[in-house]
Amino acid sequence: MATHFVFLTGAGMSAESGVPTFRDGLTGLWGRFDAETLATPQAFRRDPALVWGWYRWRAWQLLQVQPNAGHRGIAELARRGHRVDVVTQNVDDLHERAGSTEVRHLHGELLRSRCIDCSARAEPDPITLALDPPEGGAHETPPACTVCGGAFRPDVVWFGEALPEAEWEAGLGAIAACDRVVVVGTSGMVQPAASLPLVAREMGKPVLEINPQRSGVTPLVDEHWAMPASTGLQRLLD
Ligand code: BV8
Ligand code: ZN
Repeated sequence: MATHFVFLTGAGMSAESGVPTFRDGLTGLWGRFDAETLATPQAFRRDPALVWGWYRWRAWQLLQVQPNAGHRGIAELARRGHRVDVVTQNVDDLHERAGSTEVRHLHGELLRSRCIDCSARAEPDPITLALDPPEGGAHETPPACTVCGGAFRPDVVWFGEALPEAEWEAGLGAIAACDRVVVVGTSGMVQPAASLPLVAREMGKPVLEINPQRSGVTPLVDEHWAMPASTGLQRLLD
């Protein structure tokens, strides 16, 4: 019998692919920078080269890694005939690369960029141009828009910025229509995304959490499997 799943995923979903989560800090060169300071419009205005360089380095890192068994397990459920909606806080493309097709990015996408003034895009996207890992910091001036001369910025949602309306509404619609919600790999700290499991509960949906640790979401879920995403998805598939 087919089930309609909604997966609400966070940085822990990509941890086993080698993408650092936020709470354990970003490894290497940028470990000393706090994501919540850099991922803001103020930081980009103050030092566009620092922020653009940080995102280019993260984009380069993402292009070196692969989806993990957790991403593949979610895509496998759809292949088995279940309806699967993914509503993710993650800005990586690992769900898509694993084969998931219904993916909503509440916080934008790391591998896309746009003009900060007129939102024009460029092909190939300048954020994905091959980049050697930056030595001593990638302070790299962002490219200028060929339409209006504005600076290019990453197409992600920074702290203090509103989430894309269409993605948010689609996420709510998926939760309202689904049979069960599975929350994977989020600390439940960032609003309003962290409120979605509560919305699901208020809509009477069974909520399962897959996370090796307890999180801000744990108190309101029906079941918590204290295990990594790959193991949890394998258990769902069995
Ligand atoms: C907005 C894109 C308003 C950029 C990101 C005070 C109180 C409450 C809220 C606020 C406040 N002050 C400000 C706010 C609002 C703010 C917010 O929530 N701040 C927090 C820090 C308190 N939110 C915003 O600003 C949002 N916008 O509110 O706008 C508005 C409205 C209208 C008009 C104008 C404005 C925007 C938030 C989006 C920020 N952008 N990302 C980028 O990536 O650079 S957030 C970013 O951090 C991620 O996208 C993600 O959402 C978040 C990280 O959280 P998690 O995904 O949960 O990851 P984390 O590392 O925390 O946890 C990992 C988990 O995985 C852990 O639990 C771990 O145990 C688990 N794990 C580890 N390994 C595994 C695993 N799980 C499974 N398997 C494993 N192997
Ligand atoms: Zn422009």
